[in-house]
Amino acid sequence: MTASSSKDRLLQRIADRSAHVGIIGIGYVGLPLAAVFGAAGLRVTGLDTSAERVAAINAGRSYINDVPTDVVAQLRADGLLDATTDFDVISDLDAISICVPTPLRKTRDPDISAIIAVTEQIAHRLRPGHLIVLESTTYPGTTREVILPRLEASGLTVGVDYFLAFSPERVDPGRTDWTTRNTPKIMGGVTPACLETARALYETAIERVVPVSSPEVAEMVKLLENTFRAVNIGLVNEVLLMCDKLGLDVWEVIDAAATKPFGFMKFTPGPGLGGHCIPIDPLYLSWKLKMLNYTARFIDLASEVNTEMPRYWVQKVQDALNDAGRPVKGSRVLALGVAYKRDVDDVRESPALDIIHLLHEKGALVTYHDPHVPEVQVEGLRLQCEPDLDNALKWADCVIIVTDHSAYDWQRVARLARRVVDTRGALRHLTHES
Ligand code: SAJ
Repeated sequence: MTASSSKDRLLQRIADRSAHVGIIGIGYVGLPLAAVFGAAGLRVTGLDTSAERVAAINAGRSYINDVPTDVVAQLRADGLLDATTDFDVISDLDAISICVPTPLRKTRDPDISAIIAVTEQIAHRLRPGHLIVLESTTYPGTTREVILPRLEASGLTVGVDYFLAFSPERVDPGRTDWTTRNTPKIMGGVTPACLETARALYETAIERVVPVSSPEVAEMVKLLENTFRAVNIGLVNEVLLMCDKLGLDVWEVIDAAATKPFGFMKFTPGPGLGGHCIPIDPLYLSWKLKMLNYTARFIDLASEVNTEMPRYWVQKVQDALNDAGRPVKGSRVLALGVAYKRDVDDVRESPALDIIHLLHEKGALVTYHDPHVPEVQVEGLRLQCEPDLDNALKWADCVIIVTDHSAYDWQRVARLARRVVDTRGALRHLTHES
């Protein structure tokens, strides 16, 4: 089959919307992506190892807050969306977007085992005309060094028979102003034909596709974006430590600096760095550079500062109790908010878990309240959310505000709590009669 026929056939199927798209990993990235391809009139099949997720999709039900159930139900009714755990469906697909998790191992090294497993599933079903786009955040070189050789082993040729690209996800869970559809999408192809086909597919569903010269550039763009956040959060956490030494209110300093209309971007100090992206993605970059005998000093330093913050805040609880003549041991401490950031229900890498663990280690009687998190596992501890917030506030010898959910009435918290350690500056706007 000549190069033009594979590419042209695929471009034609994209143009007339007869292309059948597969999304491997229908989570907080994959399901919104499936929804926008479906909205563009393309038939989409979600592939996942989770039978529950597959069943939910096939029942017309969403499990991702950013995708309303009526959107899934309508796509099902229109015959544009289905899901399966059976990877044999790959043979019927024209394009496949890979949206699987890329966590860290216990050794804090990258774990791309999910990418490799999926690539193996694709490799022995690869056929002429296939387009594969990796979206999972990973270190520069993964697409070309890990995926490409496994696909080439089929005997097919990239850019001639099949097409391969990298396009980083930019999903910010819970955000409604910037969505999968209107957030510019970076696209780097292994060959020009790979870029051309991947761009044609994504432009059916996404307002702006930004082509770059290679998958490595695209992989690095994503890591720059999230390293930028991790380093600036580390900086502002260190500014908090400096203001503590200087006897200054760090929140007043930052709020005032943020009045500068140019040349400054506001980040706020906090309990540490949570979520499954920002604490992890920069370590993918520093690991890759370590393989090249280079030390990514800013990443390592930011990681050091950010991971130290839970211990700093536990010391503040100890100081607050000490001022009241109470040892931590046996004192009652309420953690307010345990999700990794405001108004989400995700506790992955949440610094709240470290804070609870450290307090428990010091013998405190620790409990928590979070309107979005009914229960949480902290090491060997399984904790249930306090059912009555007022009682919990009055019960505690010290309240530590860890996640400043919008649902909280901070005036009430300040009134009912005996003493508060505020890791988010949540109380800084309260009027003084509180
Ligand atoms: N945090 C601070 N201070 C800040 C900002 C964040 O302490 O000024 C903390 C948060 O509390 C949280 C952690 O850092 O624990 C990460 O917060 P985040 O909002 O940066 O991270 P995510 O993982 O919710 O989402 C980010 C996206 N965030 C934004 O763009 C605002 C975006 O970078 C990516 O789309 C996403 O990670 C991803 O998938 O990489």
